[in-house]
Amino acid sequence: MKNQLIVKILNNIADILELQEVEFKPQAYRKAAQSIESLSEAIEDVYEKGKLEEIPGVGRHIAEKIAEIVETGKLKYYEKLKKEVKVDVEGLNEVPSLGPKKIKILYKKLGVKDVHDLEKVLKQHKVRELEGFGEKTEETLLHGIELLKKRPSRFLYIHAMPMGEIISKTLKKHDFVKRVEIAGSYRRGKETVGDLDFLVVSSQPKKVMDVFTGMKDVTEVLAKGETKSSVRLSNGMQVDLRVVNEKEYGAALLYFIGSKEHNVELRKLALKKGWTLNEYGLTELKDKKWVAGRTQEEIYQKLGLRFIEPELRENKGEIEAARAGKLPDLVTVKDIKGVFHNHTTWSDGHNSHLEMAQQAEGLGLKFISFNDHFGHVGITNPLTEKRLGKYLQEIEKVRKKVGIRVFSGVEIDILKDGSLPLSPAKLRELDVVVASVHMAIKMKEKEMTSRVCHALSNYPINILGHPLDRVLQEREPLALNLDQVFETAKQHDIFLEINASPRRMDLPGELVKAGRDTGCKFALSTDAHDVSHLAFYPLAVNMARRGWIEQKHLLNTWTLGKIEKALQK
Ligand code: DGT
Ligand code: CA
Ligand code: CA
Ligand code: ZN
Repeated sequence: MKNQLIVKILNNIADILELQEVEFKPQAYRKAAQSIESLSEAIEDVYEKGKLEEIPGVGRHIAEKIAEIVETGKLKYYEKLKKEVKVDVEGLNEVPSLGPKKIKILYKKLGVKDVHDLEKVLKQHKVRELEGFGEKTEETLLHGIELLKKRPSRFLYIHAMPMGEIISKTLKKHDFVKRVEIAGSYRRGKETVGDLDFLVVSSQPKKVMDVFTGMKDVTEVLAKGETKSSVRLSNGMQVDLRVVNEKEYGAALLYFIGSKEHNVELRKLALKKGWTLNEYGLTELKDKKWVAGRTQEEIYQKLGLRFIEPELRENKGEIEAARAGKLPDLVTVKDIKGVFHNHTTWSDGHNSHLEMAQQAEGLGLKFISFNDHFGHVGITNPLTEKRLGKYLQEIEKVRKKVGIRVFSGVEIDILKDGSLPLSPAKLRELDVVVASVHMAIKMKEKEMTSRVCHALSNYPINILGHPLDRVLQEREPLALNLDQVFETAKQHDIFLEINASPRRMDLPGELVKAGRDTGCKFALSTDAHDVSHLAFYPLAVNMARRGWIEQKHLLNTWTLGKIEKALQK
């Protein structure tokens, strides 16, 4: 699947053309990249169907370029451009908070051609002198370079997902493949994965290895053995694959789903019973007699445990709970009746209220909540008190056109002093108030905590939006004393958000669990800025499950009547 690769190349072309002061073309490349980014199918499939030009923003010229990348993995035009400009746009774009506009200024004014140059001029304090940069930017960029150096190359779950599906499909096509399972952190629903781990049941491992290492997207075979192989894909991701037989399937799956910490605890339990547990099975320590291994369930059972869902296997109390019969009855994707926190063209979204509501209805959801930005959040078009009336009228119109419940609301900015830019009385006229921190995010823990808690204590807020305001692989979480925030939210019946935006995943599972243990309740939000983002809500279900969430903890699973009541302030 080359979607990500193509998005990256098109965006880089746009950046280079911009450096060369070419007009209009950069926007065209960006628009095409954006469409491909939100494409739900593999670009290869679109190409094979001859439908590239049906993608919004993709005309004949760009379609030809995409075709070349699909076929060869490269683009001559792009290689040529890169040689012409001699600026490492690819590398510079990797620096968090550095975009095409700044790259251009840095190049024109200071001759910055790559990350190394950038670090040098930053340290010489030349960057802060540039118009529009300043000391803060200097600091942010230096920090970004540090992050980049330290960054373990992990992949967002959402980027691993299509690869996982394609590889599964490729393997399952063959009749010598009996089963295919994805294991590892991906199976545990983690928001980022280091690599993908496949487990295959087959009596002909050699053939499986040939198929696996011969896949179209493999750029490098890292290891090829009789039952174990590893490859690297064109997007840089590593994929491991192990072939086992039916008899050891359960033991192998248990082992490869992990986590390592969970496995270590299970092994200790086995030892206490005089057994040994490894990837091949559960056997008696003394005479190596077979105890179990065909299924995960039988292994757990022998160890005196209920079956533990993969998302819980982090050695965070799940083994004790399984022994005591106190495992949570986890929410599932099917339980989700609707989604909160969605943006439209009334602020910085791409689609109208109607388009968004219809999309939600098409996905089988029973409600959608609109929460366009209100207040000065650094976007060009936030809602104002003056526009609010018209916005609500628009929502009213949409209500008549769709068969699902439509909640009105805003995502309001928590200002520096913890106040909100709209009065409590006005906020009460809305169905759903999401309040979030967007600006002045560098505050120290004490100030940030009292800022957030002040807002939670003094306004009729329903949902605390993306509590950490982190951006995966780009921006660190806010400095917050979460114990205090959770306590305050609980006191005022404010739901903590589980934000499904793929780079946010905020709160993440382990913190959802901490909030749950404090007694907080949660609301699942898509934070969609485009119709295509609505389908991301299962990602937040992963976070909920990793956080031990049952239906009673999650607003989105309740009946509409109960939801409405819970939102009244
Ligand atoms: P990742 O890929 O960094 O996101 O995390 P995982 O959990 O997928 O880790 P990975 O790919 O290194 O290994 C997959 C699973 O294999 C892991 O979850 C547990 C198991 N495993 C790997 N190495 C060990 C080990 O040294 N001991 C034990 N008990 N299990 C291991
Ligand atoms: Ca892995
Ligand atoms: Ca692995
Ligand atoms: Zn927000």
